[in-house]
Amino acid sequence: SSTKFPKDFLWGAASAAYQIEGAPTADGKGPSIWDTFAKILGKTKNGTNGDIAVDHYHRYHEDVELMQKMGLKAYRFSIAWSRIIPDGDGAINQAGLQFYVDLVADLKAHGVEPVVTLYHWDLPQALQDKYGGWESRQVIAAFAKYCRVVFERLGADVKYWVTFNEQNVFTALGYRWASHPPNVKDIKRMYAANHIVNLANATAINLFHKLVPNGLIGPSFGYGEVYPATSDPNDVLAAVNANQFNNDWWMDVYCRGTYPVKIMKTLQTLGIAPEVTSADDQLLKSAHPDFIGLNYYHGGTVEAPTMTTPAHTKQLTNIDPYLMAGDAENGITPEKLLFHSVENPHLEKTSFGWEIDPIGFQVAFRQIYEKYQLPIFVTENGLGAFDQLTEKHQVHDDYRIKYLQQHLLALKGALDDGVPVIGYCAWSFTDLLSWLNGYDKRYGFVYVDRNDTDAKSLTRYPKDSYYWYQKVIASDGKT
Ligand code: BGP
Repeated sequence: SSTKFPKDFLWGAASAAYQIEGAPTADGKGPSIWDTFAKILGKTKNGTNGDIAVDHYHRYHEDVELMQKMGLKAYRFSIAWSRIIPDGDGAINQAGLQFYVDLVADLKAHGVEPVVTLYHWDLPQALQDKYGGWESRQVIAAFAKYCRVVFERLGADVKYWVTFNEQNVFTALGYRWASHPPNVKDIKRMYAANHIVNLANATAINLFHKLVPNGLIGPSFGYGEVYPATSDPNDVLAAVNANQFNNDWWMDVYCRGTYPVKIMKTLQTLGIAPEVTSADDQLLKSAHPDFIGLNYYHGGTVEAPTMTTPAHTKQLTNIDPYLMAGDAENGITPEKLLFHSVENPHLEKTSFGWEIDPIGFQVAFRQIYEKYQLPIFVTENGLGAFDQLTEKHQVHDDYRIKYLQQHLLALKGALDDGVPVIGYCAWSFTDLLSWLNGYDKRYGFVYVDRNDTDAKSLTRYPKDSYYWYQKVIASDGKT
């Protein structure tokens, strides 16, 4: 495009602790529920785990130098809670804290704005064992304790903070589909745990505003607009249901402190609604995020629900747990009462079956901003693919460039529409561990070679997309 982005736009890239750091026991780190799930239970693809990942814990300086060379303006990473408080709510581990202090200092020395996620899915295992994890209100106090430690230590140097990464995803996969830790398959427990995470989110935001008055904080939500399959009003109503079920169920709580009534009623009918006390209600209403973190990959398409249209009761098989789950459970599920997920014939898919929908990105900006009147920070967006390293150590990832370009154009469209968008963090900076797909599904601007002769060298090679993004940044968004 020939139009430009604002001068202070935060051109970024993102990561998460478990997916890049490795060093699972270094400097006193305690185990997290992901260490258990991936390593002890072996529940990921081909038994891959984050023990080495891309060894960012030891190579962060090299990675930060690559960021500087690229001209990156912002880098989003997460803190591993069990490095800071190894048993979740006991003694503070200064050595673990120091790693992030050093990383933040290095980023700032290289002109990169740190964006810190407090929780990207790696709950200290001790909290799972002692209290039952997010199903227990005791974990709210533990989270607040951990947040206080990092706010006090890093609050002066870090302006942008994310509370929870994709609460919708980790609660669904962890408590409903048993494809993430803690490996539970119980929808009622999912809604209960999710409510407790909401309380932890509100608690952290209120604490932050007390301790870091000049900083900005918000949740990062995995948002996807849901379309009606046709103009049949039954399908349109189903899409309204699906948007409230998939998006507003979280976004309304974050931004207004209330759950959408129709969805609450549906869950109550099924006996799976969370219990919300009046103190909970007050807490949720008292917390106000400063921005919404938007993680955008794809939305969905629906038609009228199966319970009213028996012709549509076909079961979806081989569901990618990241795709909308649909009718995978027996018995009555909320989905069966509200909508039925279908394929969208207008959209192409990635090689991993995720729909590619840049217009849906623009729709998301418009919907979120007009509903909640908060600035939006894109905290994830990117393309997972099988990349090939050539003999000359290049990666010609033109498909990724195309994907990012289309999404940046949609973002620019939203800016032109008047939506305040603070920045864009592509997922991801280096290649990293995909939670369930192992190391073959790559997202990075920087290729990490896991097959080099010395298997431990994990050499970094900038891909074509790295040089492309470098130009985008240098020209303020001329893509
Ligand atoms: C998001 C997560 C990221 C990242 C991304 C890609 O849901 O926040 O951590 O993993 O999805 O997902 P995947 O690795 O499954 O392709």
